[in-house]
Amino acid sequence: MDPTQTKSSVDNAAEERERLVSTLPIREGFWKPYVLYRGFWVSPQVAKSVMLLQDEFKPRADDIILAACPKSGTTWLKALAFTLVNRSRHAVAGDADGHPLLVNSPHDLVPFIEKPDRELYPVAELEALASPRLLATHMPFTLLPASISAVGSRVVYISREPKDVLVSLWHYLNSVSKDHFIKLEKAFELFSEGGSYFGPVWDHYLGYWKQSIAEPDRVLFLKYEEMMADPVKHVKTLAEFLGVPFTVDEVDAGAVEQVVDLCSFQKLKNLPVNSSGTSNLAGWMPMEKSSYFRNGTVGDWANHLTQEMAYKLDTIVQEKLKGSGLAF
Ligand code: PAP
Repeated sequence: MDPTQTKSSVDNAAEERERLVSTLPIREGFWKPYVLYRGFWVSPQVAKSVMLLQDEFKPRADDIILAACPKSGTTWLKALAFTLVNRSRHAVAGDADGHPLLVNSPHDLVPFIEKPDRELYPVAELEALASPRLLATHMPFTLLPASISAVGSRVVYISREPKDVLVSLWHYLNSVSKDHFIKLEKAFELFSEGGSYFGPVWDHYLGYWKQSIAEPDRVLFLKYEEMMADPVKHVKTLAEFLGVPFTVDEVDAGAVEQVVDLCSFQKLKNLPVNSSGTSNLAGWMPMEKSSYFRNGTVGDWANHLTQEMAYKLDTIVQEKLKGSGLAF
């Protein structure tokens, strides 16, 4: 909260957000209904959080925003970006002894900007972070506070093949809440109608894709599958984009491979901090930390979706992305 704001102006703003949300189109969502806020389906709480951020978030020019549609590789990107920008302070050589990633979840090291109930977690907690801040979001580009573009904060977006996103999301939802089992057919229906959390997924992708073409120095668009196929190449690209390119000496000493190994799925998944216990990592409910590390592969959709489902979703996605230059 801005210290110049009075209690009543804060209450009035909260009431106005409440009122706005009550006017939005509503549909069935995962667990609870979703509202359509400026083209994207979210829970009413998240819609209010996004509105509040638009008013109160104070970006800095040197902020780095890590963005992704849910289940597209956020955790991996957080680990990589944190490791890259902090490698002069936290060495990755050898066993990376004492490295924060060995004892913290990537989600603890890079906080999400939006939270389902931002009113309970004041934006001031983000202001307390030292520059340059690494922040994450699942918000689509058009819902980011406009001030982020105005000050020129850099944005890294990770996208993923939509069928794998769907399968990952379905597993995740059922692993974090045993009370609301969701059938794959239901998850498929919502996802392919564009009604999943922060969906439609194709519009989420397109927002960042188009911006990465318009502003390549400010918005980097990555694909999970390409990173998995050649992590060394993409980690170098990421380091350059983040303004911390590898030196020749670092490359010769194997530093790129060390970053890749430290942030690899197998390495992170097996750490006690990521494999046991619960935590409220994304600020919406306590959940098993292991739910962020399932199998981390490309093409797992084939083990779950029928050919008919795959064909249907592929057709929708191809149609939605047609002419954009983006394909999966
Ligand atoms: P979030 O949206 O809840 O933050 P996010 O990290 O984007 O989740 O996606 C989780 C997926 O990334 C999981 O995919 P899966 O269900 O298909 O297995 C998770 O396993 C995968 N993942 C997590 N960490 C890594 C990593 N270091 N390398 C590759 N994939 C990873």
